[in-house]
Amino acid sequence: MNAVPQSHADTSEQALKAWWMPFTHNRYFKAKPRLIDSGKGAYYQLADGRRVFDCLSGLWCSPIGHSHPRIVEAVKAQIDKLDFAPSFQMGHEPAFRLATRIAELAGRPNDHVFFTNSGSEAVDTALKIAIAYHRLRGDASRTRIIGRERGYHGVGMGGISVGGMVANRKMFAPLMLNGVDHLPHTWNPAHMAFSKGQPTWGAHFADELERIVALHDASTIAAVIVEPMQGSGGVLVPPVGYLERLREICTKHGILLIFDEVITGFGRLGKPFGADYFNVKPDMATFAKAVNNATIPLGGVLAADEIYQTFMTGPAHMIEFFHGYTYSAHPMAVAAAHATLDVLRDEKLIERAAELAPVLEKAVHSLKGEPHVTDIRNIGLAAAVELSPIAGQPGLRAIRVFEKALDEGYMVRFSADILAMAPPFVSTPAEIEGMIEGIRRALRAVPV
Ligand code: PXG
Repeated sequence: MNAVPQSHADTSEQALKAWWMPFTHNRYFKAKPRLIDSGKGAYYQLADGRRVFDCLSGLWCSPIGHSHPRIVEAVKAQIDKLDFAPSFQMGHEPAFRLATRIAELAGRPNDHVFFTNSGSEAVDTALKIAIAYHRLRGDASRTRIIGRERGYHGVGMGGISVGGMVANRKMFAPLMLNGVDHLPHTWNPAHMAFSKGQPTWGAHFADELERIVALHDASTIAAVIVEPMQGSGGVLVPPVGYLERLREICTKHGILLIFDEVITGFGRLGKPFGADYFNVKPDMATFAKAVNNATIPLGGVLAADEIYQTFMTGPAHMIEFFHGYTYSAHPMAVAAAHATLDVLRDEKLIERAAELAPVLEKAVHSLKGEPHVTDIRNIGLAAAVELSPIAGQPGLRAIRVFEKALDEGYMVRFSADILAMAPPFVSTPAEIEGMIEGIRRALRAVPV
């Protein structure tokens, strides 16, 4: 497995010092660097020669495997034909076609797609659309956005305001949106530890929205934004009936419901979107990541026709929405997205994710009773294992397990003391079971 020539990556302190790495323990990393050299299918090749299984599909974003030949071919052809095209007051045909395809895949053929370059930008775009929508309808006092504790909506100023991760927020209070409030998160270990799929207890957490409405009044609230399944928070799965109730309360009070589908979009739950899996229809959905297998940055917002039409007023020669990015609908990213959607369709990979979900569920729950494990959660082709922290050193236990798992040939994701897994849709059942066995050995190798 490791009989590949080693690359000659320079890992000296000098070579690594300039890149200030994102969401990374820079000093720990640079003292003990872990460099990726190449990727193919469900595996990465590390610079030290090791081949490791990609347990999180990159960062939840490469479900059809790395360097898929059809994406490689599409991107190469695109750069020869059109490397960049402005999307302000000009357009290129593949972008219109991609918007149509995404709306159709979402089962919302009348929706409209606004392209961004990341999930963070998609979130900030959706929040701006929500506030502008109400204003255009003469409801200008609806400016509050309601997020959720432990939610992750990227790192834009809007996203951290509605997000619920304290470390991402605490430094930036003066810059955050005014008037934001938060729903409670839905995880309660006493009632739902080791649940398989959706916990049956906890739908009542949605009623907190009624309390928030009673506090602020519906006339001040523009939108609620939630991830259908909280991914970065550690695969926090919505209780049965919870999202339905959020939908009902939003509709009752004229509040837009936004699903942040950056992780759940394009098949992670075994359906095209989380909205399909849970059978709850939001007014807007954000997406990014798997839309083009993360080959080239791309994100976007799906907005209901009624929202789009609300903007289509005023003189026809005037810009309706003063918002956009130089790279919105970048031709290279769009080409990669078409190829990705082709592969998902032709290789029936969303169906395959659904078939693999029970394999992952059975395997991951077999870790119950292993050292350090305090909870296991799963839904679709995603799972998390929560570990007991080392006293006084939160996060260190997961780092230790991560390092051992890497030695076993499995690159898992750790965040705080939670391990997350979201294997590529192209994985085999044996690879998923092997991943869990690798993690089991890693858990056992870390001292209690
Ligand atoms: N919304 C959601 C729901 C996300 O999960 C973003 C927005 C932001 O997307 P960008 O493209 O701006 O990063 C995300 C990103 C992890 C992990 O390990 C998750 C994300 C990114 C990196 C790591 O859980 N989610």
